[in-house]
Amino acid sequence: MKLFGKLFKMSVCVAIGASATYAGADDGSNLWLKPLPSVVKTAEQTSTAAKTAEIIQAELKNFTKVRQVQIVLDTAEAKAHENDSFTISGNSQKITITAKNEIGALYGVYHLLRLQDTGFSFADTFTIKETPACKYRMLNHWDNMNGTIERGYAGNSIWKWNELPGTISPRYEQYARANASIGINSVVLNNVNADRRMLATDTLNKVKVIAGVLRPYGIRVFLSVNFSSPRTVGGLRTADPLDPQVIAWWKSKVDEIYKLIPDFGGFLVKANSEGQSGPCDYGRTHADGANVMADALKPHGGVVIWRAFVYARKEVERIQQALLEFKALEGKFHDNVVVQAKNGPLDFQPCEPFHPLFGKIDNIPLGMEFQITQEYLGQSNHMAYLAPLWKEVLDSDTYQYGPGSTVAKRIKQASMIAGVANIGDDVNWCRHPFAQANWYAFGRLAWNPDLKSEDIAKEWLKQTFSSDPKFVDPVADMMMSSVPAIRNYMMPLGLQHIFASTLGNHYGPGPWLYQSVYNADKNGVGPDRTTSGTGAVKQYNAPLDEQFNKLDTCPERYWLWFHRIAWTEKVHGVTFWEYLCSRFEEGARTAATYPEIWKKMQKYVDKERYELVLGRLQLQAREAVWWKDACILFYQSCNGLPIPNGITKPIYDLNKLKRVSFPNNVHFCPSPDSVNRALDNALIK
Ligand code: BDP
Repeated sequence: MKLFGKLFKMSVCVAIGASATYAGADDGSNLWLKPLPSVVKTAEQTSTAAKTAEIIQAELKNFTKVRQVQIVLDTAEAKAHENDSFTISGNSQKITITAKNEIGALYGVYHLLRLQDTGFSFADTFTIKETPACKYRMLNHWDNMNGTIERGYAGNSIWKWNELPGTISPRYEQYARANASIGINSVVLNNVNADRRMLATDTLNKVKVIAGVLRPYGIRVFLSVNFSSPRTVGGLRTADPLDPQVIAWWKSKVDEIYKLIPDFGGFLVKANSEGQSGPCDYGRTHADGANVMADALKPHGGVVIWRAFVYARKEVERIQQALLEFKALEGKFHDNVVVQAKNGPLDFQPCEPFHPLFGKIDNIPLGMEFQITQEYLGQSNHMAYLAPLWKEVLDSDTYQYGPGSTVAKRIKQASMIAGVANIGDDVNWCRHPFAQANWYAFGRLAWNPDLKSEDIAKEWLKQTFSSDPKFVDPVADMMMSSVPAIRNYMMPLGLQHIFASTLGNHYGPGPWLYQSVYNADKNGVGPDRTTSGTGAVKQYNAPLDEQFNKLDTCPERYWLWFHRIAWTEKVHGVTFWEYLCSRFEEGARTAATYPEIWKKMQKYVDKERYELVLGRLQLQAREAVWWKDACILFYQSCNGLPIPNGITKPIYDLNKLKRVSFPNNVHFCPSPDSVNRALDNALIK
């Protein structure tokens, strides 16, 4: 084996130096990484590969376990690697990272650092081979050009359009580094509710600068585009995708983009959805709309990611519409189109069954859209570790081709998995220190959906805070319990969309606002989606359809997703009303333990993050009681039943809770102070 290949200079003898430790305060800006030892900047003209090589060298200074690390790129073995994959082999004397190209080697270096920082023993000879499951491991930013972020809860956008192209924020590179360290290689810069100015030439010149910073980290830039751009940007009289002028316009716009950004990834499109224009405005199909862009992108190697989040029809219930729409279009999309579906058929609720598209469509590549930003999970005030929620979906068996047809397998075929980013310009990027874990976990699962949530949590904790098992074990347990707890205190047993959403911000309970949809009354609660109701169960393959259709075989977490349940129905030996109340209680009790668990962790955590987390966990515990009281009191006002034994007496007044409100704003998470004040005012006096 030829040891020193193309990058032989990168066979670095690593100086044994001091590794970074927490010195009192930590603002969280380094995320799970150690600060990057300074890089000697090469001249502007240097190739991307040379810049990546420089980054590799700098990063390796943080590796102190083994004196010699070498990178091998041009042997037959290296060439046999797929893009992005790598092998790390070695022992306590020498480590070799083999990859096809510099980006694969960079991923190998980050993996090596992760091994070091999570306590891997380098004593024995070892070989590790890693290959990503998906080609596109993507973050979707819902960032607007005016700096706001739709559903962003950590400040404003990191993209500073007003400063670009002249001023390049150092955070662009830090962001690229964080993504590369977890294998994220694709980034959509702007909101799916896309600003038409995004495709204007002066904006594209700014995008070019961002793409240049991200490129050495293996990241390709994509843009969300507005379907009516041929009209609004191009000045045409129509955006009809079959119009020859429109076809020509997309082609010339795409050619312009690739002149500026030769590795441009492609377009993400939200069309005919929530007021956005689309091909249906012209009597055309989603396939017609996607194909006109796909054809323009194809010669350059770009792709179209077309969202399946459509629900404009009035005659069918919302959650069934996407399948009806897209089933009719099988085989009609060109081969560089991926249809991207949210994990569930409604909208990123705390608990949804997997989207039926994943089990019913044969002939359209389907990508996954998860939501990393916690729109419906306490925003940046609650700790919600999302990996278990995502895993539940990825591991779901759709039975499409018999048992074992998991959603993860489906995603691997389309080779695309996206997450709506939770990143803003806050110093610590995500506001809640534990929200960083979701960015981290998303990247790790996009690379390998078979990883275990708990292992990812521990990896993240060790790199971010401390490797001491007395810290890692209880805090990982707390993280693992967080989504089940939130489901319980907010929307147990498959309840959905009972947020104060008419206020726009999706924050806090508002079950009284949804009476037309879920219609809690004196008899029961929940929508009937069985074969005697809307029939949504039929969108799942056997045996799931039958299972979901009957309450006694339906998984408990989907009871109120599929069933209307009488308050008096007997479940687990009690009435449904008693059981539902016990779920809210359980959630609130679990949340109440979080501040206490965290207080025991003080000695492992720097003061700054310790206090920030403690304050947030105290608020979460308080809000869990808010949710529990609001929901129990409201449903009690429907059914007139007594609050069951064993349920903590409500401390809030229902009428006062109905008046709690925060600004109607999609760019905003209420501050802990404002929530505390609102709740103080709602106490039973
Ligand atoms: C909903 C959000 C809305 C998004 C929409 C989407 O409330 O802000 O624009 O999804 O995904 O969850 O397009």
